[in-house]
Amino acid sequence: SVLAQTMLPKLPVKATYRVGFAQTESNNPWRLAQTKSMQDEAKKLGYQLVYTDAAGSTAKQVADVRSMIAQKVDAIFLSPREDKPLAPVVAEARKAGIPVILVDRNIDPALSKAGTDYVTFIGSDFIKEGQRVADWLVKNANGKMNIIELEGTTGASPANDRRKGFDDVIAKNPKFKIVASQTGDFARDKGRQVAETLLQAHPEANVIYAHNDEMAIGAVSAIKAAGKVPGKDILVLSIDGGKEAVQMVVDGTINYVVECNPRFGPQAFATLKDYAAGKKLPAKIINADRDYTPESAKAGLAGAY
Ligand code: GYE
Repeated sequence: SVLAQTMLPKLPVKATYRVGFAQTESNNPWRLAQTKSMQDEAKKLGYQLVYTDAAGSTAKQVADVRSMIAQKVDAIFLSPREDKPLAPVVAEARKAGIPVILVDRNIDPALSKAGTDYVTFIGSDFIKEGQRVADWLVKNANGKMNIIELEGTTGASPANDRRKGFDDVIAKNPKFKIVASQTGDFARDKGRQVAETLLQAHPEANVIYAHNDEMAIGAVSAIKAAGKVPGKDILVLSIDGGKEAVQMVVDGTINYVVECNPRFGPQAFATLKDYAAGKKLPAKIINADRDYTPESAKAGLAGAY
């Protein structure tokens, strides 16, 4: 509402800004591509980027945002590691007169609202990503499917929503069953370890759905270690669309990937400028994502991050 919008701090129109970017971790290609895109765009515009890396610690990310507030940056781009514990610092920034734009991960809408607590959310539709993976599976699988799900970081909005989107479609199909679902923390080695344990406990499993490429790549190693053929004995499905995973779709060890584009820089800074100019912004700015099938992966490889 108009009243709610007035609660957001104004951002004056200036030739240059000093902007914070509170990154959540940097231990994988997706994060590195995202950080590079933000840095490249800041450089292109001549803005100063105050960059922090929470290194996978929610507590550190809370402290990072507080430090940006203390440094009086003009605005903050925040990629919240978890969807609840960052809500208080978003409110603290607003009270300090610093607008926050959420990039790539969301905050629980019960705790923090677009247009009131923060300006807007820029990112993918994670529920739709999960649905797209499930839809591909329903269309392409034949016979009874026993699925192992490797979830992202517990409490992260893409983990919550990629699970919901996928599970809701699967629940409607009696031939499909999720036999186990466990977090692999969006990480390759954790994904491999969890997949190894779950494959032993569930020898009937013939699908692994990983919430991101890193865990899918780990799962491929686990499948090989179990003496099975990834992509054939066990279908592997994931989300992100990095070069390594897309190459694995070309090679046939991963069967399907929905893209989640990490190149946020241009959109993020354009949104900041729109906000300063007083333009009305939607509560969510949703990235358009493609997908990689065995048919399309080869042609798509060059464009993957
Ligand atoms: O899919 C994953 C990363 O928040 C959308 O986080 C992002 C996810 C992405 O670690 O690879």
